[in-house]
Amino acid sequence: MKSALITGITGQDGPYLAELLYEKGYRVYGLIQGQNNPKAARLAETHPYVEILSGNLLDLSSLMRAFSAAEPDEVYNLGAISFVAYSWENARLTTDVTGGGVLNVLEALRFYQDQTGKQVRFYQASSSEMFGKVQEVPQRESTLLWPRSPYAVAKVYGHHLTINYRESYGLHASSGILFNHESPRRGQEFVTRKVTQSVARISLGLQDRIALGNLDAERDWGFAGDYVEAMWLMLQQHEADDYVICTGESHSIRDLLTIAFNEVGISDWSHLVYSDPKFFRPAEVDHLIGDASKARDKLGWSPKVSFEQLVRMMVQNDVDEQSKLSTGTRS
Ligand code: GDR
Repeated sequence: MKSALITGITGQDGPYLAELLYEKGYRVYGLIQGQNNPKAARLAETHPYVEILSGNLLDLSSLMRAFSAAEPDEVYNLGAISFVAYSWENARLTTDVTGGGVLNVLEALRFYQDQTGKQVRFYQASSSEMFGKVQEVPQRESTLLWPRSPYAVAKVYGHHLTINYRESYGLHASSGILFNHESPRRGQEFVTRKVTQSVARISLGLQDRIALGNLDAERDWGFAGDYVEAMWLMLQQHEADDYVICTGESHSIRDLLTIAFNEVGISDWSHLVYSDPKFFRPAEVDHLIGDASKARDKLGWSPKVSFEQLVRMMVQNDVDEQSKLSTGTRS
């Protein structure tokens, strides 16, 4: 039985990846930080087969212990401070966790391999935010990186470190440059979920309007459930490598609003959205669109869920969730 260790198990992607690995017969370990972390209790309820290990990306010794306990064949480093807007307010912490955390995991992995002689395969969650002020359209593996936030700078460090450890030590270390990927499990601070949840609440009469920042930003949005499959496929290859994972389609926040409101029968949303300066960023990433032909050719991977299906799925989920919540509140 293969064993996999996932950092960032309580984020959006961790549970999807855990489900995929469990279905494939893996023993799944998840790293969780903090004492009495409520996310650990929730995960134990929803994913009882995940074996929870206590650890922190900032604490190398905790990672070394996690490796000894999990004896992993594969390690997926999904742990990070992942909200771009937050990274300007907490640049040091983001740098340490999102960037320095990669160094700690790679060092723990190297130590574990040296001690046991076992080959461990490593996946680093890199990000399309690394392309930032884009130098080429569409963005591919070879596109020059131009990060536009402390978060993206930290991700560039993790990305290059993964490549460097592959080249220096012959590690089977792959970096997945994932474009935005969303789902009903997306955190409410990210724009897709913020919109779908607000639209659901507006349709139920629970909210009046949505405050947003830049409506002209464009992203290449896919479904998280499709993207974790690409992570796994990367680690099944004979050679480690870097892959762009995306849909190849770009949409603006306005497109997102139009589809989301349409799902609840509202065609003109202009009076339901207003601009709030606090949601604008000091430096914006205006236009992201990727080219996943390498992943398609080498991994046989392609996305299954379209942008429109994704947004409708998220709105439907939020309408159900918000109806239940509001009924619960009234009764
Ligand atoms: P992003 O995702 O920064 O692309 O990073 P996010 O959903 O936060 O922003 C996308 C775009 O929407 C614009 N925007 C708003 N964003 C938020 N969060 N809230 C708003 O009110 C709002 N109004 C407009 C933003 O300016 C931006 O242009 C995500 C994260 O998951 C990263 O961790 C990951 O690496 C990348 O995707 C790929």
